Amino acid sequence: MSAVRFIHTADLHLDTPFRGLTALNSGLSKRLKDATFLSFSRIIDLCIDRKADFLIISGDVFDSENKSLAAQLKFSSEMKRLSEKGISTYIACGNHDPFDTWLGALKLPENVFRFSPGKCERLVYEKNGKAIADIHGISYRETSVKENLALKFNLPASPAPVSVAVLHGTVGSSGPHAEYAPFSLDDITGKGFDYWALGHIHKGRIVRQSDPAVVYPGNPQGRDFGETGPKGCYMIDIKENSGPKIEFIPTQAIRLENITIDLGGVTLIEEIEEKITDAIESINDPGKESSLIIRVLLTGRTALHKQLTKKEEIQQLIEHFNEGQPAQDSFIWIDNIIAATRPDIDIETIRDGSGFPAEILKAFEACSSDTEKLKRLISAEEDEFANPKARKIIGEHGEHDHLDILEKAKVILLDKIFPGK
Ligand SMILES: [Mn+2]
Repeated sequence: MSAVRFIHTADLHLDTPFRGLTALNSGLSKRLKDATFLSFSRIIDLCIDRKADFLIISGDVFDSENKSLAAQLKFSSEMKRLSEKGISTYIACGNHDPFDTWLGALKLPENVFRFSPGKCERLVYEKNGKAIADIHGISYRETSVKENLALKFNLPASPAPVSVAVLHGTVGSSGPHAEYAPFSLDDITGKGFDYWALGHIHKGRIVRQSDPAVVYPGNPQGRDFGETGPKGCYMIDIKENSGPKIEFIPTQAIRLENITIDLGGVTLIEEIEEKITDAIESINDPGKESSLIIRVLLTGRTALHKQLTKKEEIQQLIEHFNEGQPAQDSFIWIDNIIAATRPDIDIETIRDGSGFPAEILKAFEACSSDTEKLKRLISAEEDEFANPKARKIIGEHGEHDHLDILEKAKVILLDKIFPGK
């Protein structure tokens, strides 16, 4: 049989604003406003470029019952663009855009199907006059659905080679989301479906790889700092009698990230800049052409602590980074820098003092000047590790590493003795 390829998305929440950003810039506001639209356009492009047979949207196309005109127009025009390429779309309405709230004035192309509420509906996808896939789905009639809708899904007597279930609901824990249409994996395994195209949970997750595959694509564009990391959709290839191939494809226009930077031992302001730049570069971004909005948390003991407690200093640092960014094709915008640093430990004063801290410091320094003693000390610790792998890694350390370990141990210990604020 011919294989089926489809794109699975959900929770578009078109035309929703970004929430909780600290400071907004007029140059950025349009980019933020367009982000959900742009991400959706990328999904449509993807369907066309990768020659998908159809697109599945598992609910929450719109953010609220009061859909904005802009959101409806955008949705309608993108559906038309897809339809003109002969690609069908199957939509199950969710809690944010229940079935009855969709306006009759929104005229969608003929090959855009919305599942009805009330009972599970089966639509047959045909290719060259042959039934290739059955797509089963059900829409929410109201915003709140407590019923287990998954139980309504059943295969017909003679199903198409591939069976897909489309549902907006909660399998297992709902996390920060309301627990709507809750069901368990047991409710859906053994029913004969190949793929459960879920929606509602905004964090993308492959709940189960196959037999059946159960997938939350997550929302294709994050909108606040609770929705960080790569965001996109899934492309699915299914052949009869083989598990689905599930590929994540990023679509976000703007990625949100929380970054924590340890400024331990940093004494120069330039180093902060370097560390932030390094952290940004190390973000493993599978998505090209995506901008970045980050929130930076500074931690650790640093001589710069006092400076960083001043609001205006932080503000200047942010402005320094953000200058000119909104005009870039892919901008990097620091939303906020939060300083949770602590004062540096004054080693000289401790050494000159008396009592326990001074003794500790002397013991450390005695080790650092006696490499043999240090080696013995670390080897003795090595034997404490039961795991042979850990023992091997420690055994591979050279003299330089030993000094490094000692220095780190010293900082950790002094840190415990002088907690500071
Ligand atoms: Mn949603």
